[in-house]
Amino acid sequence: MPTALISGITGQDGSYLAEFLLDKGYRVIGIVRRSSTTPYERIAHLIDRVELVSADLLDQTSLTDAVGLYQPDEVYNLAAQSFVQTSWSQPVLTGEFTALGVTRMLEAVKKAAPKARFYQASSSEMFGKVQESPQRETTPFYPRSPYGVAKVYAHWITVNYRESFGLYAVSGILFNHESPRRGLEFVTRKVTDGAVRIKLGLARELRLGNLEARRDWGYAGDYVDAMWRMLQQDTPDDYVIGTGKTWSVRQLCDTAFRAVGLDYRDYVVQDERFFRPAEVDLLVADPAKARRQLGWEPQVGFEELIDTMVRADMDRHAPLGRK
Ligand code: NDP
Ligand code: GDR
Repeated sequence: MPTALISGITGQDGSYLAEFLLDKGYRVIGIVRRSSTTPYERIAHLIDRVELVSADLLDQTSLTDAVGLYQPDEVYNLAAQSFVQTSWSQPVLTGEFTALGVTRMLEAVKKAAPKARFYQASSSEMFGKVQESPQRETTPFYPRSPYGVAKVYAHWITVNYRESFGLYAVSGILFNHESPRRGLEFVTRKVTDGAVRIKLGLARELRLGNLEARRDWGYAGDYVDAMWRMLQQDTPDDYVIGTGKTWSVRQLCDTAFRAVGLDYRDYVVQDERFFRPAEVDLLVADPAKARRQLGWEPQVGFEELIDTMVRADMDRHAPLGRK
């Protein structure tokens, strides 16, 4: 039975990856950071099937000990400060978690389990002010936020440990992926949750930022499969993962509000507070290499994804509202 160690297991992707690996027969160990509460909402249904170990991206000893104790075959580094907007108000902390935290994880692997295969959760935010469209593995980076800058560092330190120390380390450059487990601050979930709350009489309006920003949105369940595939190759390499299609935030609003029988133009208000100091206007993936070498294809399209999220938010809120 292979062993996988996942940092960020309590996050959206960590929960889907844990499910995916358990189904494949893995022993799954999740890194959790110490907290006065237990933020295990997303893995509550798995809690008897996974093992949890306390460690923190800020603390080298805890990471090295966790890797040393469990001797994983595969390490998935998904933990990060992952919200782009927060990276402007907490730029140093974002760098500590999202950039230097990766070096700490790589050091832990190098010292305690150098044969383990290592996955780094890289991001399309590294492309930022895009230098070509669609974006592929060779597209130059031009990050537009402290988060994006931290992810560029994380990408290159992963490549560097592969080339310097012979680690099996890969960087998966993933475009936005969403699900009913997406955090409420990210725009897809904010919109599906907002549309449902308005429909049920629990809110009157939804305040958003830039409606013209475009993203390549896929389903998180499909993307964790790509992460696993990257670690099953003969040689480590980096891959872009996305759908190749792009939608605006305005189209997202239209789709989600239509799903509850409303017109978004009656409820969505643009609010300066949600605009960003620098924006990424158009991200769209060229996932040809992943298709060719990993045999990976996204299974869930945008409209189905948003529909599923709306239905899940409806189930969650329905007991509180009026139909
Ligand atoms: P989430 O924000 O849902 O999850 C982040 C996870 O990181 C949580 O489990 C969180 O723990 C953990 N974490 C944060 N700080 C620390 C720390 N100091 N020590 C230990 N654990 C910590 O993110 P996603 O699941 O959406 O994303 C997973 C990864 O993929 C992230 O690195 C993100 O940047 C990257 N990514 C995500 C994309 C997406 O569209 N979802 C696209 C491209 C990249 P806690 O529960 O305690 O807060
Ligand atoms: P992103 O996701 O920054 O792409 O990062 P987010 O959903 O936060 O924003 C997408 C786009 O929507 C616009 N937008 C708003 N965004 C939020 N959050 N709230 C609003 O009210 C709002 N109004 C408009 C934003 O300006 C932006 O253009 C996500 C994260 O998961 C990262 O960790 C990951 O690396 C990237 O995706 C790929």
